[in-house]
Amino acid sequence: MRTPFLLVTRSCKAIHRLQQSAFVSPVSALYRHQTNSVLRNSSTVSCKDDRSYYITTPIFYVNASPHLGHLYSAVIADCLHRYKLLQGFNSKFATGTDEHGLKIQQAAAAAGKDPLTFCTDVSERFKHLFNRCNISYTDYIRTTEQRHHQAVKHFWSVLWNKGLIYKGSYEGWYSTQDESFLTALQVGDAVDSSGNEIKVSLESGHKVEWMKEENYMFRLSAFRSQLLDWLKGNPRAIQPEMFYQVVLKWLQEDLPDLSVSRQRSRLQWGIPVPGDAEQTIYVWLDALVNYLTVAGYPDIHNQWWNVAHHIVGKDILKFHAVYWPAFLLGAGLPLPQTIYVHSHWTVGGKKMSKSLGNVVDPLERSKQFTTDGMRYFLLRQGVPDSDSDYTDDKAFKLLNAELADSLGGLLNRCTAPALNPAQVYTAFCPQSFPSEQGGRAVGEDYHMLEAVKNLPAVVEQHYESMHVYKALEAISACVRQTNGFVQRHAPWKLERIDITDQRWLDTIIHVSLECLRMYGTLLQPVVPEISDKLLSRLGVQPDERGLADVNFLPKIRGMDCPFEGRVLGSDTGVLFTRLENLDRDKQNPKKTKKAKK
Ligand code: ME8
Repeated sequence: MRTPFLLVTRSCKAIHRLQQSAFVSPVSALYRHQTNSVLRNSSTVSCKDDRSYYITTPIFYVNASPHLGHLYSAVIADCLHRYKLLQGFNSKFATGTDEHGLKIQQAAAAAGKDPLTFCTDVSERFKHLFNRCNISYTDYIRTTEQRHHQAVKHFWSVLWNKGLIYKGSYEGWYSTQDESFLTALQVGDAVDSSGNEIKVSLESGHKVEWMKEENYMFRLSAFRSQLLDWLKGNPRAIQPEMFYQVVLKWLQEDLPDLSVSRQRSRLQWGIPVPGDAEQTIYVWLDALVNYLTVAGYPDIHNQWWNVAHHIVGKDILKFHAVYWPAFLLGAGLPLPQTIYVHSHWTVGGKKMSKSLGNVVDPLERSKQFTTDGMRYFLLRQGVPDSDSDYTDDKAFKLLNAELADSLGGLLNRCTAPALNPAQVYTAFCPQSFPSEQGGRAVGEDYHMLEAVKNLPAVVEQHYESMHVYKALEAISACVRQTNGFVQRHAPWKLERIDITDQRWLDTIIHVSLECLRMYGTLLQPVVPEISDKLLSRLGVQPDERGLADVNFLPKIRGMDCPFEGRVLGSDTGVLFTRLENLDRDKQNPKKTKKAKK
């Protein structure tokens, strides 16, 4: 996490001098007309291709290996991307690595490698993790690529030519770890591990140092009212709402100009400022432009740029919700459609971070819990609005309860040869089901059917607002209800020689298979492998898995069911094998033995 180069205000104790050189032209009048038209274009209704969708993750620093928090952002984005594909959208999904800056320059030096080799090594680790976890990105961007250098230089030149960047000088606190300048109000006292008194960033806790240098400033202060207009006109631009409110509050405060370059003598590992070989473009400006690079900027980019959605952690909200839109307004480009913000994974109540050393290795855990298990856990337990604390034990319990026992158990019951010896999608008997006129359904069965019928709409609403955990909660509740339905009617107790019993048994299985088909279809964005296994077992073909095809229980409305009578797919084993928590079992051998019994 880092904060931007901030110009300290007069009330701050830090000394600063801003010497403006050759001020090109006043912004206000000149840009009001242009920004208003950009704002109009950025509204959620205008100027977008209704069948295109573009989703991004942050690009991750390569100073250390990926951790669970990085995977979390990628899994959320992957889920939305897959969901949009299921809805029939043409979806683009970008992730990648942020490879410039002092922090990376120093990490490469400490590793004794040249910066590019170092970046390539770590970037490959992110890619490997994402591939292993079925993150189906369509573009993996690295800021060291030529296409990105071109985009950043072009973007800079546009801002420069519009008089939005000017040369100044800065003196104040700097945190290399956060890659940020800080005001005196953002700095506090601390003692390091050797007992020395040091100054630290109050937000991140990282050490800061005093420095002074010439650099270029961006006229951020000129954009405050346009940013407020944008947010007031687009109340769903930043989600969840609590983060929208945070940004509104920031915009009501002072918004100083922003330093957007570093002296080349201090920072060589970055893109040089066009026309000034003594300066390097600030890593945040460089990094944010990655979203445009992937969209095709500076060449044809409208198809994607008009429908851009960003997933970000709350630590980098200001960069995405204040500085990035201001840069875009300055460059005359539309603003992102949505900035989805999520909170953090903590361990023992502390934010998981490379510098704190409390990271959970997602690669190791995805081997332990399986790829889909890891994805399911992150999306079921991760809550965008508040931090979630990670423990292995929670993962074991949740995955065993919901994937192995509840969902896996339901599939097992409906497809077990004992109940379904013909291995077919059994028939629904319209006379057996109704609660009156000889049918055997009860009130609770109708409640269950109603919940499952409404599930796609409920899930859609939660997926669209990035509350995936609520979608999974709703699916899980329905799975429990379907298990309750089977349990209530105990089909294993029916006398199959009696034709009415046999029809009722087939009907129970049919209803349960229809429920399972719904769950398998709706779970595809979250657990693609498990869903594939489940739907294949039900005999649902790949081209029958779109959201448009999910016509639940048509027989109850007197319509044909295309699946009825079909032979089930082959049995490829249990849906999700129960996990054994070996660590806990070692600590509590008695408890485990008892639990197993
Ligand atoms: O900030 N819990 O990169 P970064 C949940 N390169 N998510 C977490 C997390 C945690 N404990 N820790 C990190 C940068 N993340 C810049 C971004 S974008 C133009 C440049 C996730 O490697 C979360 O998405 O520090 C957070 O915003 C991001 O990783 C920060 O990753």
